[in-house]
Amino acid sequence: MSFRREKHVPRGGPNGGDGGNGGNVILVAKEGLKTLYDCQERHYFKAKRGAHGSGNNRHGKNGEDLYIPLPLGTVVTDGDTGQQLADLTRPDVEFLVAKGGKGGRGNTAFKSSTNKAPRNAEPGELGESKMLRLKLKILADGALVGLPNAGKSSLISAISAAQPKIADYPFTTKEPNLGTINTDNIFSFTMADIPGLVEGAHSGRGLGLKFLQHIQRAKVFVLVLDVSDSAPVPAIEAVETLMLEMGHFDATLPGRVRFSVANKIDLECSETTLAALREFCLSRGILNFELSALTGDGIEPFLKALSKAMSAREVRIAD
Ligand SMILES: Nc1nc2c(ncn2[C@@H]2O[C@H](COP(=O)(O)OP(=O)(O)OP(=O)(O)O)[C@@H](O)[C@H]2O)c(=O)[nH]1
Ligand SMILES: [Mg+2]
Repeated sequence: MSFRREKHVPRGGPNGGDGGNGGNVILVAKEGLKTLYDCQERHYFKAKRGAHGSGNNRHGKNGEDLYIPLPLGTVVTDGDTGQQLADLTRPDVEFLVAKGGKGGRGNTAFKSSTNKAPRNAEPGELGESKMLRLKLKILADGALVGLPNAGKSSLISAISAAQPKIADYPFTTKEPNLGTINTDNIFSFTMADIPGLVEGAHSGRGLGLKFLQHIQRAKVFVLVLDVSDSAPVPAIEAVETLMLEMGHFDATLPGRVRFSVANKIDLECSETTLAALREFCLSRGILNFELSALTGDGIEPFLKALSKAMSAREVRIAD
């Protein structure tokens, strides 16, 4: 509330300006971001408040909007109601998640023919505040699934430019890796390599199942199996475990397994194991490829078949 006070201007009238609006909180998907780590460290996000209006009919400055950059594929739900608010699948598209409060009106706004000197002003409104739950579901076209140490990361580095950590111990991969495969100049697709699954993952064993949510939207799944004689788990048993664990997470996943990779054939492998796996896969409509992610042997036919499946329309599943 303010009144004009000036020499030779008696009863200058009201001149209290309106308050500025509060800033909005806006979510925006950014291509370069890979994880939600930033939001793990910082929990509370607040846009700037609007400034007060002042005399001379000066409007308060609007509060600055706050932009929260998130990785592509982040699903945002309301933490209180569980309702999905946004699915940030496109880069740079903004989503207004909490609107800033409207600034109040100064006493000038209340001037009328009957009230020439209003002594009232209106307080600003509170901005929205929300509890959000963020979930990252990487946007990969296909995904490699396997027991720990089977050679998933080796395979993704063999077929794409991705350079994940590869080591001779289980659970080397702790975060999903994404690789892009360019089959020719016009068609490319992405494959995700996720941490190894183990039997009982659905009840929290190993790194659990939480990584499957990343690849839930993948159209094609590839099972990566260690078929060497020194494999800790026989290949067929590995397939059954993987299918079971995937099914526990989402019953539609096992149906999307189109390929299996019998990896590490450069090592000693028993022909009986290989033959049994071939037959097993055949009976389930899974295409089996024998290869070595390490030497590159057999990669080419696998990549060809995978690319073909990726470009085929019929494998595109609804979201
Ligand atoms: N001889 C041989 N070794 C391989 C092959 N593929 C992978 N390896 C080795 O197997 C070990 C595990 O490979 P990774 O690619 O890290 O396996 P991963 O499935 O990503 O393992 P996690 O991320 O721990 O689940 C490494 O020592 C690799 O060098 C292969 O075709 N032949
Ligand atoms: Mg790995």
